[in-house]
Amino acid sequence: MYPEQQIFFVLGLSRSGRAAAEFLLSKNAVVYIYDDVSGERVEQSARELVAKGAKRVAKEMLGKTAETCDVLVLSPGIPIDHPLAVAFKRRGKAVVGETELAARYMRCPIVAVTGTNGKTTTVSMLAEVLQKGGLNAKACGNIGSPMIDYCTLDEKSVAVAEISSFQLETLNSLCPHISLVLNITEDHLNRHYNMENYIFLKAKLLKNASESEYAVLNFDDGIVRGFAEKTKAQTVWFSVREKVRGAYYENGDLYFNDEKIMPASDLLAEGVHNIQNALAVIAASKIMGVKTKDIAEALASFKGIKHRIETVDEVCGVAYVDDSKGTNADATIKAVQCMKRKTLLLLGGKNKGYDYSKLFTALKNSNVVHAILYGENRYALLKSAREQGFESVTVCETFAFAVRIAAMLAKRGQTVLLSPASASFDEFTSYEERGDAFVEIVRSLKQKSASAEQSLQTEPSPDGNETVDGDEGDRKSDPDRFQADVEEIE
Ligand code: UMA
Repeated sequence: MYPEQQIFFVLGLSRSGRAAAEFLLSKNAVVYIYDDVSGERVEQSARELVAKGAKRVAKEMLGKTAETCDVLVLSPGIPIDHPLAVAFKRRGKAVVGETELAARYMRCPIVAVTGTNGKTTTVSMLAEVLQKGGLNAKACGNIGSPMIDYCTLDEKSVAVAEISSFQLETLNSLCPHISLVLNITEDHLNRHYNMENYIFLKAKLLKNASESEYAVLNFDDGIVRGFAEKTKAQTVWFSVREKVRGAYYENGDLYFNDEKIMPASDLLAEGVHNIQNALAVIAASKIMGVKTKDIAEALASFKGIKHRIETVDEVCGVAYVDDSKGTNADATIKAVQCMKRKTLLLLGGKNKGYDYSKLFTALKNSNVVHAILYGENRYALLKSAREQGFESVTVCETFAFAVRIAAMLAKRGQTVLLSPASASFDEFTSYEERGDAFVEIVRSLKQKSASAEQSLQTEPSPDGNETVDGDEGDRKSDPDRFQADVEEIE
């Protein structure tokens, strides 16, 4: 690819598209920009890119401009069968993503992480361990930081890149020195149509590897285990069940080959899935030559990531846990398994096209005592809940109302868990925005409960009640609104 000789069309002007356009402009390329959606965020992005030399395309000029361009740069959120991508391909032109551009220009070694769940945690953990080992390691990619922004890293640095199935659709040149594949369960089927396609995309991460590269693979996942046969890379396993060649768990300790690295109880983040993530990190760090002591210290001080099973606060004896990053059934099951107290679960959002029977079967054998179903897929969730005999549900339309219902129903000593098993895009622009909205509501519940407590101290209640539900005031003052927003289910 020769930016100075080719004309680029960047479709999608959020984080990825914007970073791609800026990179290409810095290489003196001719760059046309467009976004299917209008709005202040897109306008601002477009204004800033135009100021840097990009040419904004008007809707009516789309077809004509596309004809003059050589390469289409697609954002990960835009599917490969978008009409513009199809038009480029029909004319024999290139369709790439920002990650593909990065793969072609990156100079430093890349450690890439893919899988259905645990990618962001593993990338964050691994970057911290490599830094502790003295390497200039940078976390990037799907974690929220476009990989193309790291092209200036020198050969002595390491890019630890989270790679999603969306990015893999337009990715062909990436050849990571180490590829980690964590697990594969059903996800994003509304985009990739079926599991076969989804697995094919995940396997693409390993396709350019030669014998001098490494594949860190989850031995316990049958699909991922099968990848070892398809790659030329040297396989290093990780497992919580078997003593494998690589990283494993045995009698409460984490090992690499026969060397004990640390007790699993030293990990701050709870759950078997975090032991799996830590084992994958141990395997990759050992390949990169990090000392055992540094690995153990960095893993023991890793506190977890935002929006992943993160305790927000406690209000009136109810704990609120933010797992907005739990965007598929498997992630939610893992979060639920970490709940030690009776739990009210907030489930719902954008439909990703799968059935939730596995989820509700798991909920029946968990600490979840009630589920509040909301969002675009609430009836699909309800159907599955009924089919699996999980009866304790409330259905409502919006996220904000669902959180308030959970707050009203939760009793002292219980937990309200946001782990939606769904994407956020029906109401939010990202899972981060949804998680932030949850935190904001919890904060307002806390404030209300504090001021209610204060007024009780100055003006004792006539019935002598000592405790106040954080949202009780709202409920009493506006009972009709509460009733109206909860949907009647036959
Ligand atoms: N758009 C169109 N036409 C369409 C669809 C979208 O023009 O048909 C426009 C939108 O109006 C918007 C832009 O495209 O302006 C959105 O692009 P995007 O969805 O790719 O969002 P970015 O902000 O560029 O973020 C992307 C990744 N988003 C997705 O994969 C959905 C981010 O991953 C990533 O962090 C970022 O690039 C930097 O690499 C987020 C994500 O949700 C975290 N990933 C999925 C996941 O983890 O499950 C895969």
